[in-house]
Amino acid sequence: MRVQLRMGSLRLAPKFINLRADSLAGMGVLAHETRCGAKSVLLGGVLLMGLGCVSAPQVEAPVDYRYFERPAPGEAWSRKIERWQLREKRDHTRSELAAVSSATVDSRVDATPDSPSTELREKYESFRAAQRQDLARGLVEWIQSQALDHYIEDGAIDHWATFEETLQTNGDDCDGLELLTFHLLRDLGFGEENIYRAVVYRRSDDQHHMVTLWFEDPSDPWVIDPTGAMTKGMRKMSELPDWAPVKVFTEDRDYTVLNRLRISG
Ligand SMILES: [Ca+2]
Repeated sequence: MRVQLRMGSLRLAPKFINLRADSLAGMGVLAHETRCGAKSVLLGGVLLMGLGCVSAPQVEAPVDYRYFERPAPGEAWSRKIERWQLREKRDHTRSELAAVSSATVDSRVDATPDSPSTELREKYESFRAAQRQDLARGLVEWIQSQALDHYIEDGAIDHWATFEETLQTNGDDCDGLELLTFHLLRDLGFGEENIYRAVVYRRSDDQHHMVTLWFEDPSDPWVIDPTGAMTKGMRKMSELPDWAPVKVFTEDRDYTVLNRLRISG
């Protein structure tokens, strides 16, 4: 006897997956009603592990999906999707407002200590932060290894290459290689508002250098050094007191860094 598997509304047609009923019973498959109302079969972890033991899916006909077709007028799924889109955009806007203001916008969005949503929100943000740091550390390791092969000294004139020039010439000095980390961090979703190019200066030997700064903490950014001249690993600016930031900029922003302690003193 063969049975058809369904997971929620996602049907696994018999032509793709066929399992013997006695095999399913042996692997703890339970039939139940989903919230979507479809008669379904719940696959537990045991079954998912066991799938590797059954025969390969039988594909009877090739498929050629067109993924981006316009929905038919009045399509039920589209109405459901549209309602979710409106709520998602509304909540996202409210979350952004809550992030820049302590004012409560909506009790469901405002994460008070007693809110049932606090725990998952904190887990999400903590995991995201850890993943970003791991990603950035991996990037530092990668770019510094690439610098060994692609560091090219400027001539008599200090030239700041564009990103495209750096790629076309197969390398550059620190200000060209830095563009790889500057662009890559933004491409990976670190947020343009958090990633800047920076000119840094070391007074002891009158040396200037170019690094990327990741402002995870607005007051003390991570230093992403393309060549390792300033730091081998990923460290905070405050951990490198021999160096001072001078300029912070992007393609369309330009800021001068002032030492507030020196100004107030
Ligand atoms: Ca250069």
